[in-house]
Amino acid sequence: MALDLITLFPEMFTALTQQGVVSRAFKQGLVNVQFWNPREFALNANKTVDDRPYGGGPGMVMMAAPLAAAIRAACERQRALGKKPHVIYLSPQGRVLTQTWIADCLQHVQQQSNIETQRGLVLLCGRYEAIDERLFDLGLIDEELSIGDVVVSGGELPAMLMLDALLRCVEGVLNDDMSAQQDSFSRAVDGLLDCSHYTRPEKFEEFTVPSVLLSGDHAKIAVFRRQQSLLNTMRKRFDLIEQARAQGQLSVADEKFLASQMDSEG
Ligand code: 4GX
Repeated sequence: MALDLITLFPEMFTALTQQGVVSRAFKQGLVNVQFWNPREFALNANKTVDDRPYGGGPGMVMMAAPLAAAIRAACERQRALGKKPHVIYLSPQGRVLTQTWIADCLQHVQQQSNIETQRGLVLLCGRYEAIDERLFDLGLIDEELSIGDVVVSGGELPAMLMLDALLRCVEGVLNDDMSAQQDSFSRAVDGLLDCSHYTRPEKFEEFTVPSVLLSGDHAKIAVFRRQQSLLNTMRKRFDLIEQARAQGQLSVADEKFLASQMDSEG
């Protein structure tokens, strides 16, 4: 996987590349990564990359020239690696990131059927209030992506969040135990929330583990966990119940169980 990161703060990414399970993708060389600092593309002696907005108002705007040069250099490297560059700008104005987006993105970057169109990611991390609109006019940005309706002080944390979600799905990044978990988790994210989990001891303070989980009856355990998932989702994220229903992901047994719970919980 080829990755180019355009950022004024490359050191921030050590949180992703040097620590935690996802750092394995970088340490094992599964990701060919290159950082680009817009400051190095600044045209004047002061290495200025931001300026005051035309029309006045508070805050600063990232200048078009250094960013355009950085994006073009990153895309050039991607092409040299045989990739089709896909430039993503992290911004609160983008489409909101979902697990479905991650799955689709993974398809594009790992595409084996037509290697010619295999994507390479170029992530643009903005600071200040905005980037000059003409970067969009130039067609330099393929996609605008948001981590949610919240504003942070720069695109670096959103980019790291996106990369963490993406790289943990890459074969060989998580260990085998975790991959198994991951499978059930992505299914859970696309459809329902996960069921509740318990580990030793059997009794903690006044609470015991549900006895079915100690029964050894795997069919019964599967039914119990499915019902816990439904209950969790109904209570915490009813919108996901409606979505699963619309996508035909709920069985007759699921609907029966939900109806019985709706009756008892109102
Ligand atoms: N999901 N930010 C980008 C600069 C900016 C300001 C205004 C466009 C318009 C964010 C998010 C996010 C803060 C990154 C503002 N860009 N990024 N930055 N939410 O809040 O991705």
